[in-house]
Amino acid sequence: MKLYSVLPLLLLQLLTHGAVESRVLHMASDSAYLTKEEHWFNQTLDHFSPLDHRQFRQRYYEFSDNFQVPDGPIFLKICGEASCDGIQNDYTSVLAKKFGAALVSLEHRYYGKSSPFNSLTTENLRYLSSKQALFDLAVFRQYYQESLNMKLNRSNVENRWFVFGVSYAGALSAWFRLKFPHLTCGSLASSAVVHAVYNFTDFDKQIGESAGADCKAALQEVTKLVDEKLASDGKAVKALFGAAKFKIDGDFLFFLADAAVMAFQYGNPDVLCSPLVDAKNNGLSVVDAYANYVKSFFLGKFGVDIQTYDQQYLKNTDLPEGNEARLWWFQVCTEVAYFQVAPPNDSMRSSMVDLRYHLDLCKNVFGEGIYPDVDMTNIYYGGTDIAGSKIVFSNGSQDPWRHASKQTSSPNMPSYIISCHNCGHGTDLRGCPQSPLNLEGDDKHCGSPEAVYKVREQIIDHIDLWLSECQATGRSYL
Ligand SMILES: *[C@@H]1O[C@H](CO)[C@@H](O)[C@H](O)[C@H]1NC(C)=O
Ligand SMILES: *[C@@H]1O[C@H](CO)[C@@H](O)[C@H](O)[C@H]1NC(C)=O
Ligand SMILES: *[C@@H]1O[C@H](CO)[C@@H](O)[C@H](O)[C@H]1NC(C)=O
Ligand SMILES: *[C@@H]1O[C@H](CO)[C@@H](O)[C@H](O)[C@H]1NC(C)=O
Ligand SMILES: CC(=O)N[C@H]1CO[C@H](CO)[C@@H](O)[C@@H]1O
Repeated sequence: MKLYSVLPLLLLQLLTHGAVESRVLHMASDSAYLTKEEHWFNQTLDHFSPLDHRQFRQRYYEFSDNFQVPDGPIFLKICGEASCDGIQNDYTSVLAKKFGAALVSLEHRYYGKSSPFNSLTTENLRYLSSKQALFDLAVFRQYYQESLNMKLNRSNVENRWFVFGVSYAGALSAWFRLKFPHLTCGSLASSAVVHAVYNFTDFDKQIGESAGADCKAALQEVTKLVDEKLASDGKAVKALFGAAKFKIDGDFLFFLADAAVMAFQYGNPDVLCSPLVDAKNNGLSVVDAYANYVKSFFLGKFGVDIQTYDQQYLKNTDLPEGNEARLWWFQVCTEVAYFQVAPPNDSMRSSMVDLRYHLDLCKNVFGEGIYPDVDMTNIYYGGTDIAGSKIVFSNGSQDPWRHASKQTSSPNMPSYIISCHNCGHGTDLRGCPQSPLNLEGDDKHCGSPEAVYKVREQIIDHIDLWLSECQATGRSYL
């Protein structure tokens, strides 16, 4: 074990495979960042052991151009299941300007350069969990506050903190406020997957709904034809999609299903559906049309690395780059599942993508006994019955992940839906519903930006209120 290792730079490695969010983060160009200047601090490896005092180096970023010295708020933008390469110029930067806030981001343990180990064996992954990650955030928050106080030559002063996150990091944002309410005035939990789901059939169902009748029928035809061809001439049909290397049929079928998902999750339904429906209406091959979408958009423009769907690749414990798929699968296979399985009826994906496929993957990739204890996770956090306060939840209407999020408002925890043809995952924090890669400031070609603006107004009101209440009670000033 090597605790202070610095891994090579992880550039443009795309997390694939049912992963909630990170590939989009990777697509951002350098100019999409407010800062990429790295800082480091020593983090505790195991927050739950009284005996183990090992530490590892954890990477973070700060951006204080908008900070109202000395009492402005501090916005903690939580990084999730990907390398965290800087602070992105997304909607949180607009909020930081508005509130005179400093922005800070901590890389999630194990991802990017914040890995405690060089080798990602199952044994070494034992400290990779959301519970450890939340504790990391709490320790970091204290560390940063103390450093700031030192810089400002003062002690025992607390700025007002607010946490933000999208997707899995959105869940961490909600859970941080739940578990450490004294450390943040509130939380924005965008497309936050707070509910661990074992048998996640609603995910596939949402794809059908987001697609609409014609596209849904075309996609189901693709699935049926591919299933048939797989039985007769597997090699040929895999080759058609550039997936000749795949040994496990389930991996190939999951890859095909996920390719369609991304169109809806990230607001580009027409890129997928228009050519597919055209092909069907004109008597052309829908399978060819789909293969073209997969190769040109999903693998091409979107930039997904096909091998990360291959269990052979996921088993590799010595991955200096592209290890995010293995890391995220470990979290899936131990804590949260979100198994995107075919529903028994009217499925979009092949019925071979079932619970068995996922459980076999967990076992094959990580070993005997690796199994997602979703009940434990939901007991620990409450799932959609989360007993938090001052958390804003937001969901995109077309996003399959919203069925693992909190979709109803409750006292002190408002929930908003952003509804439009293109509204997908984390839409509220990015510039443009159908171009999640366009960050802030370019909404010229956006469809339905009003749907986003409306929810942002609400978000601002909540942040404003909760920051002022934090100040008024004096709770956060020691
Ligand atoms: C972190 O730990 C290393 C190794 O013990 C030490 O050399 C370094 O000074 C520490 N860094 C900070 C910021 O405390
Ligand atoms: C820091 O504060 C102390 C106590 O108020 C003061 O004596 C000292 O001069 C200050 N130092 C600096 C560098 O401002
Ligand atoms: C998974 O959910 C579907 C419907 O939502 C249900 O029909 C099926 O029995 C469930 N499977 C298991 C193993 O619970
Ligand atoms: C299966 O799906 C079809 C089409 O949506 C629907 O008409 C039928 O009622 C469903 N059957 C069951 C058992 O849910
Ligand atoms: C489809 C769905 O469940 N949408 C929900 C999203 O959140 C809003 C606000 O709580 C609900 O009103 C919607 O029903």
